[in-house]
Amino acid sequence: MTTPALLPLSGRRIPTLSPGAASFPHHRATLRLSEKFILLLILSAFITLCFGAFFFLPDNSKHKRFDLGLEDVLIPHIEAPKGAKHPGEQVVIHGQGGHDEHRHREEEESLRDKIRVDHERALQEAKEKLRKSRDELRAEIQTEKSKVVEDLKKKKEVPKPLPPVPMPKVVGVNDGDSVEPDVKEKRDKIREMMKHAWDSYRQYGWGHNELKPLAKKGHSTNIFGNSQMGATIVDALDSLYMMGLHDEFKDGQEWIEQNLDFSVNAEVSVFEVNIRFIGGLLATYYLSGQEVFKVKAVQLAEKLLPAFNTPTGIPWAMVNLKSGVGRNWGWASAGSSILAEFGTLHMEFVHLTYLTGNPAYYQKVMHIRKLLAKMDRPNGLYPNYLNPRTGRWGQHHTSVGGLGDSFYEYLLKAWLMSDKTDTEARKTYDDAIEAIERHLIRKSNGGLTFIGEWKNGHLERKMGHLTCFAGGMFALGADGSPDDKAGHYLQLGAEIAHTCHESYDRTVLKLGPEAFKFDSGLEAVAVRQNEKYYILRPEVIETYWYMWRFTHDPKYRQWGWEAAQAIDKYCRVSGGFSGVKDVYSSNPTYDDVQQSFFLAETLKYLYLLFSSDDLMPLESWVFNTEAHPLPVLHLANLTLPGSQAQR
Ligand code: DMJ
Repeated sequence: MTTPALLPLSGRRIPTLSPGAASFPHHRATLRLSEKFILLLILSAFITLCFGAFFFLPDNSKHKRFDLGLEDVLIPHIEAPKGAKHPGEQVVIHGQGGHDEHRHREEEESLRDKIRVDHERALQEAKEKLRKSRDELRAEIQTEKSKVVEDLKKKKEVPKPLPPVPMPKVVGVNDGDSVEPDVKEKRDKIREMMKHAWDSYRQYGWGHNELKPLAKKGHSTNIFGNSQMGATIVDALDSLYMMGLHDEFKDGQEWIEQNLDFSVNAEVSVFEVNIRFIGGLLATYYLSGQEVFKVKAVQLAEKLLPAFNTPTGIPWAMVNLKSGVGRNWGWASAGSSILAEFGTLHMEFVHLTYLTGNPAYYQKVMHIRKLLAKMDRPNGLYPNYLNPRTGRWGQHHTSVGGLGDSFYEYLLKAWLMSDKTDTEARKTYDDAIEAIERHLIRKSNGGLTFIGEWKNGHLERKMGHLTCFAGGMFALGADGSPDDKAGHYLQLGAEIAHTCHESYDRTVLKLGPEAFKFDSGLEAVAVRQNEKYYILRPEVIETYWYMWRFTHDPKYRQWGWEAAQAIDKYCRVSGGFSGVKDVYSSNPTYDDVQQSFFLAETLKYLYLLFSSDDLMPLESWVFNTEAHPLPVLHLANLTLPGSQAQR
């Protein structure tokens, strides 16, 4: 198409005409100013008319609804076609011209109808709006806004949360109460110890991570960085709940609601924060149903995610909650990550995905599992150190105690927590335990079964207090073990419980040392001074409780009671409970720390030991490594977001 050249503003210039304009008579290009003005006027009047018709017709036609009598002017009046009784009625018209005319009329009629319907709706809405109060209108606007936000979220494909977990029976103060008066009395005593620990912390250390019960002030360690995040409150809440200490629970909940904030410039241990805070918050959420605990758990989990930004996806041991910068402990085999740390995230992270629908948590822990599955293992054993940059094992040191322990525990518990559908986890657990039995578990000359440590091809005949949790783990994993070895594993659990009890019984305070040897004629006793301390650890009592649940052999309650009495006698001070530096000394000195795990684990396992089995039944609950119970997820018909393969 050709474009005519612009009319010249002065008659002196003759424009270059476009090819299409070449046949125009010359005088057309040289019009006078007045003619041009008239032409422009006509043109602009025409455009205004078109513009008005186009824009104002449908709008103004609304006036008809108010009976302004403008209908015939604003809405084209349509005559009924010949032969029709009223406008819009179809009449068969032969020939092309008639057909076009008919179609045109139909279109006009449908436009008219549409306009009429729109007007009626608009009028109706306006009338309704006028009838509504300000508050109703505000609420309506809010709903509309939320809808828009929801639609936007959907567009961004935010995963939908899964259906709510079928909540296991919520336990209350009367649950688990024993009919036997002496058992009830013991249980009451444990509750009293819990109250003393809590009240002391409440009075002297409130808001700090832990308590110095002798100095009577707050305390913290490097696992919490320089934060003040009330670790004891978060760790203790589910114990308070189970024990029916309602006022204390409410107090703790209030503190969490008002003060627990993770936007702090603190470098924390990913593992410790996961098991104590996320585990504690999730368990308390499930027990109490209070949303705040779930919300806080998710907020914190978000802060941990940057720790996974390593070349391999194996997380750093520490992360700065504010900057997200991660790093490893300087002492850990040339900058390695630690098996018991990166291998103890699964339970909490699966629950996080379950509760939020966000696949990231599940994917992170499954990635760790897959990566480990691909690696060669010396003698079938998992070394404690793995370099997150290279993906290679560090020093070949294997332990079921410190640095390794809860990695094995979480394999078994992943299976249990999935309602036994995560068979990959169970198989990995079975293979690992088989190698451990072959290389690490021995009997001493005196007939005590112990679990040693494997260091560069040698067995160190030393067992840690931490390792004593394994008695309970073997018992818990007995059912479902391969080749019908359930009896064998229950027996192994009983033997470990016995050995650990001996480690307590062979001390002056009847409290167990941090580590004990089976060497040079020594059996279940500590040799070095720096292994003689007891810091209120739970593992031995934990194993008593599992053994009690599976056997109901009264000796486990008896052993538990011995430990409770020893703690009350030697660790109790006016400002709480303290660890002791030498369990072989009749005159021990205190370490002046009330560990948060004393309230989370030691006292909880003792309380459960003197409760009936209907308090936290093991068919419904799986305890994380900090004794925070998480419900079994019935995943048979569900796929977690982010999981590729169906179980
Ligand atoms: C707790 O924080 C946990 O049980 C962890 O798995 C290992 N050690 C302490 C208590 O001793």
